[in-house]
Amino acid sequence: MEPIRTIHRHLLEQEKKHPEAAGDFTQLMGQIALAAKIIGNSVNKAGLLDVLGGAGHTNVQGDAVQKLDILANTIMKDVLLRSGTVAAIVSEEEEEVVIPSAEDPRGPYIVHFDPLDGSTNIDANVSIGTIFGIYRKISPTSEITDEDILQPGRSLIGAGYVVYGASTMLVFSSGDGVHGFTYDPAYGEFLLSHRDIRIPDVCKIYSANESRTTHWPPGAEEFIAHIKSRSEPRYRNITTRWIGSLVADVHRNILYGGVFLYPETENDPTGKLRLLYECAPLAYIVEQAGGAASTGKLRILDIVPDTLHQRVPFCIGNRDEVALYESYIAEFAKKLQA
Ligand code: AFP
Repeated sequence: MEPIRTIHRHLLEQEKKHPEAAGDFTQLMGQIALAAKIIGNSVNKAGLLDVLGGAGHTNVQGDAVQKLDILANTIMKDVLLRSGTVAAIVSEEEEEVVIPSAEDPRGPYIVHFDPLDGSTNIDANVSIGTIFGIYRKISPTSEITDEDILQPGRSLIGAGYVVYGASTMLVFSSGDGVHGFTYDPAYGEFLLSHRDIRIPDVCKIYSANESRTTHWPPGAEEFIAHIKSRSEPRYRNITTRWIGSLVADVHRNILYGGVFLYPETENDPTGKLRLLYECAPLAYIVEQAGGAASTGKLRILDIVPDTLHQRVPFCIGNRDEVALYESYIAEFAKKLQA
């Protein structure tokens, strides 16, 4: 049996491999783990909010009870802005970039995050998650510039997500494989439970909201139809799973092998999912685990964002299936032009 390894110990050991490291990254990841514990604790009590006092009421500790996604945003913001490790943050819940106040020390990193993804699932007690991506501030001035904030995903120096499910799990990579840590409430610690996660070779699952196929771009429905036809031996045992929480769907597919698809539709011509704090961090993790992520035309990590809350079409999972999706999109685009 492996000795118990906390996330902190794991980070310190990774840090030793980089003699130039000043410990800021370890400190930042420690703060993200802390935020995950606090959010996870609130998520576990979500069903009790009505008992303890609903939104707009005051809970037993005297704190105003907030909607869980707003609360998760407040927790991430407070923890990161006071950590001394960030120069700026971008959140799904904030219209603009947020920088630490004048009293709080600044650090070298820019963090993008979705504090609580899948929030419409909260009331049904279904898995939800937090997603984050970490960049280094690159512009030479002390100002925060577009160059710092709108970096392509290939410049990520680390990314990860937290799944609040049957247990709380933090999965992250800093370019040295993907590692998963499960929260043990008895120790109050994230413990290494999944070392060096690799997406299995065979795609066993496809995940898509098939109620929208008629609004999908040409080629997308045909791609899914091809997988479902089981005409290729590798799809003999294919099945479908759709939670409706991106983090939970992608996490399951990384562990079991699968492809997740959320294309553009007539109503959402650029797709629904956000590049900066949903697609790019997950693409980084999945590439680190041996998979791929694409819009159907472009590698997600190569896109240079134009705006903070930019949306993109998203296909992520096993490399062969992402490549197959791209070939379907290209083939049908060609047919339309002909
Ligand atoms: P919510 O945060 O509004 O629940 O949206 C979740 C999400 O952004 C992502 O987690 C899901 O994969 C996707 O939307 C589901 O979208 P549909 O409801 O259109 O299937």
